[in-house]
Amino acid sequence: MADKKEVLRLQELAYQERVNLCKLCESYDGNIHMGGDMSMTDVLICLFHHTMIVDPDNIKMPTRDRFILSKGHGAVCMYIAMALRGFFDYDEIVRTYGKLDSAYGQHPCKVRLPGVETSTGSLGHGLSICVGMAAAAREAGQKHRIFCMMGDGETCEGSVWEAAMGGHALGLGNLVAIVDRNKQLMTSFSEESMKMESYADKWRAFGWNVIEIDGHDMNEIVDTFDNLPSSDSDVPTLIVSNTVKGKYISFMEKQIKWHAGSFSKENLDQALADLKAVFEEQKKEAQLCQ
Ligand SMILES: Cc1ncc(C[n+]2csc(CCOP(=O)(O)OP(=O)(O)O)c2C)c(N)n1
Repeated sequence: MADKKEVLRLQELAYQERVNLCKLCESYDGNIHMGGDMSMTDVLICLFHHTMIVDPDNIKMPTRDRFILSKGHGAVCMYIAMALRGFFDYDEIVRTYGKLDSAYGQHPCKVRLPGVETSTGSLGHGLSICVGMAAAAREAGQKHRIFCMMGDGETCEGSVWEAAMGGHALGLGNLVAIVDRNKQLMTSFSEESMKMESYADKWRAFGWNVIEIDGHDMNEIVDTFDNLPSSDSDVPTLIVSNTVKGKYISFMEKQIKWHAGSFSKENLDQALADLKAVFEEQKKEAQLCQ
């Protein structure tokens, strides 16, 4: 069972992450992929602040876990999660995000940002890269894990399923892929276009150890990552993280137009009020459990 204090600490970080994203969305002169950022926030926070062995003061530590944001359009969500962990400076992100020559591009670039393992943005490539990294770690006798975050829409790319076959064939138990299953693509709901269900069964058929979770329930997220199979086991793990696009923002949840957008002052005020109400509830629940 997840430790309640730790869960509340992570919920507070997820709250800060969402608040920071919302503030940036109001100040930035352009669109931000808010919908999918809000859906993957809780899992990203658990990974960077609880699960992964990483050290912002020693970013090249050979034993570190590796994280690849295959849904690279969610870059700023990753930048902020990493800033909260001490990798980057949030003020610099706000000042430079998306501007010409900024290190904080709309898609992550490993050349400009030490600590980012791989440049992504063209969907469908992250899992193949992760299979290679996991196989290389195996070959070198290393024990760290490779984590890959994909969008469910992204898994419409055939290359994902080639990588899924490869990960299984190579017996890569050190590979953990997460699909942010928010059931929305860029301009449609997934079941109205690609009919992905029964989604988890597809991965099972490819030989993966599949775990389905509520990707907004921090207790369940922590429990799941705390109980991953050992990295030297021989079956890769796929976590279907069932989420809601735009989670916790009243005017954004499940709205197709909020794949990406920008905030007015009124939007920001509403979003901050929505988030505060949710976090107050989470704090109350934590007190009841004490
Ligand atoms: C190869 C490729 N095709 C198209 C795009 C444009 N694109 C950016 S986000 C997106 C939708 C992705 O949906 P999903 O993976 O479900 O992400 P989420 O809904 O979680 O944001 C598309 C098609 C891209 N980045 N790369």
